[in-house]
Amino acid sequence: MSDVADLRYTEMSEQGMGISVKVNSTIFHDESDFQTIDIIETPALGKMLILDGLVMTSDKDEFFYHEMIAHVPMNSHPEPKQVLVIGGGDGGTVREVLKHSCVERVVLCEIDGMVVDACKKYIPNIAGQLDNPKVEIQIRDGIEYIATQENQFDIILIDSTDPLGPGVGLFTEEFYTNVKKSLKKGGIMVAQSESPFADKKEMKLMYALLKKVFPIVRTYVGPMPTYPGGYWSWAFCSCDVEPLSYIDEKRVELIEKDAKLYNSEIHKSVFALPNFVKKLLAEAV
Ligand code: AG3
Repeated sequence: MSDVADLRYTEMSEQGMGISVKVNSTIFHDESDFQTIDIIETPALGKMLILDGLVMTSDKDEFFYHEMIAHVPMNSHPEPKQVLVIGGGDGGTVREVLKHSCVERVVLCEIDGMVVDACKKYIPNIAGQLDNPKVEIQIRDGIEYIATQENQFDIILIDSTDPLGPGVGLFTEEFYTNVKKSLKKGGIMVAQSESPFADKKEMKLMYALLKKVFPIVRTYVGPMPTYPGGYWSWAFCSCDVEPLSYIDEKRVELIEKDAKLYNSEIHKSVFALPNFVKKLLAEAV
């Protein structure tokens, strides 16, 4: 028997499956006005951000998620200049967006200032670009912020938590309608849309709402080791842009040079869906 405590962090779904990670130490723990925030240090994944007991990101596997949420829509637009990220207080999505030099301004609208401060301090690999002069941080509710914006953004990325707690209002028809109004012509919204394997019910509900609002709603998928099911999805929504109708090959080439996952072949393949996902989405009405 070892005399060192064998500490583990486990996120377990209602169905009784999830992930378990060995923990070296807790770096940060606090309750904000919105949620419980933990940053832990783990041997396998480096630092991890956990909100209300749910894994948000980790040093080692964050690229699977952040490269997918950012580069697929960014490279589907000929010149994204104005970008909005709702949620995403860890800064990973903003960091990827800033790799596109045509970007003039990225607004990060995050409800919880404590998440932003803790991530800046303890996970600089992920949050390190939040002080970039192109970034405008709005610590406020994305639902209220979006209602004040019209025809403003080329790309809007919804980097939310699950449809629970402070994130719940980001999964409503009213919110998506306001997002649509805030997009410029040729604009694209991508929202994280849960796991097609572990969160079937939530994913279906979300697609049913999105389809009421956007004429074009297309799912893309990819692996995500620390999220439920290890398999994740994103919703690509627009009034006028079909995914793959335009790919900015020049920027793809630049981005793929220092990307861990994203490249031209990946971009072209992520909209290919397994049959069980197609079936799930067909049932979303
Ligand atoms: N965005 C997606 C979080 C959903 C994870 N769900 C879960 N672990 N049950 C996280 C923010 C990354 N920037």
